[in-house]
Amino acid sequence: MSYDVPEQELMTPGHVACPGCGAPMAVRYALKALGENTVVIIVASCWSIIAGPFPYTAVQVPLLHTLFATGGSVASGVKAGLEACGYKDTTVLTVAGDGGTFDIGIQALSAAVERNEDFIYMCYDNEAYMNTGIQRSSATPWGAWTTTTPVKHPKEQPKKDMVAIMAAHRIPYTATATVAYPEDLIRKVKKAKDIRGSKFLHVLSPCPSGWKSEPAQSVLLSRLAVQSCVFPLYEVEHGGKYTITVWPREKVPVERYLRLQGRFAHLKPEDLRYIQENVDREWERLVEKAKASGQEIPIIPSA
Ligand SMILES: Cc1ncc(C[n+]2csc(CCOP(=O)(O)OP(=O)(O)O)c2C)c(N)n1
Ligand code: SF4
Repeated sequence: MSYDVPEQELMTPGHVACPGCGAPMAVRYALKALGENTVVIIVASCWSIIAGPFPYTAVQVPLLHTLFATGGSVASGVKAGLEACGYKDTTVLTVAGDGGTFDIGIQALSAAVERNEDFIYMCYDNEAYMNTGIQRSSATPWGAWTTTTPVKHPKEQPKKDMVAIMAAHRIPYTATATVAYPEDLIRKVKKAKDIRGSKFLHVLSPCPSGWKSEPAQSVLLSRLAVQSCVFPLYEVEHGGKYTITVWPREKVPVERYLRLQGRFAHLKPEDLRYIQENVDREWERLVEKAKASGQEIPIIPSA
């Protein structure tokens, strides 16, 4: 079997993420796809730490740390500055967590993509504010434990649909990805690189510390998220053309994904049924959109 993953490494060993963290894997693959002619903007998050303190950074391209709310505006400014200096083909990649994207950064991000600024915005989504001790964000799934949604009061709201919000801006390219499918992730980053304008990538990134999961199971969890349809892999072009890029081989029950994570250990059978119903409904809606966009729909057996 041959793999289409570029060999060039732009992340060296020695980053300081926890073992099993999905976030460095996501950026490592993104940099393989983008190459050296890239500037990375890091929004306050675990990634502010993961890169390592100067001059020991594990990232081999120019890197700029910025404030929590400013991923969209700083990327716009850096891209304009590069163009003014004649560096017209340098890719600007913003890397931000779900808190810095779904909640605190959404204003600057919405404004920048509405102007169709030319950058890739990658949100690595670990489903909480992890760097400051696992507080719930609007990306935290319904029912999950966090320190601000303790077991007696788990999260009552569903996860915000950030892809729909970005697609509603009619930007050229919006896509989901996760670290269990590096070739899909790399293909999407390469595609985003070749498109001029705003590109948004939503990357599910397991966090063993916050999910209370085994570090060795992060890739398995990423795969189960896709195979259970909790986190489908798809892309949206210009807000209207939906393409599912990885089809589940068989539809795995959501319980198999949830039971490997201590943050869901308190859920009762009726909670699991409620989550399964929601996942099924959202998946059917996505399949309908892909069908309406002209995609052929395979028959997927249940596991
Ligand atoms: C305005 C502001 N408020 C709070 C903080 C403290 N802070 C730094 S990182 C962080 C959590 C970020 O969460 P998220 O964006 O989900 O990324 P993760 O830590 O999960 O990687 C917080 C609250 C800050 N840097 N700036
Ligand atoms: S707390 Fe979670 S997201 Fe942050 S470095 Fe550790 S595993 Fe990664």
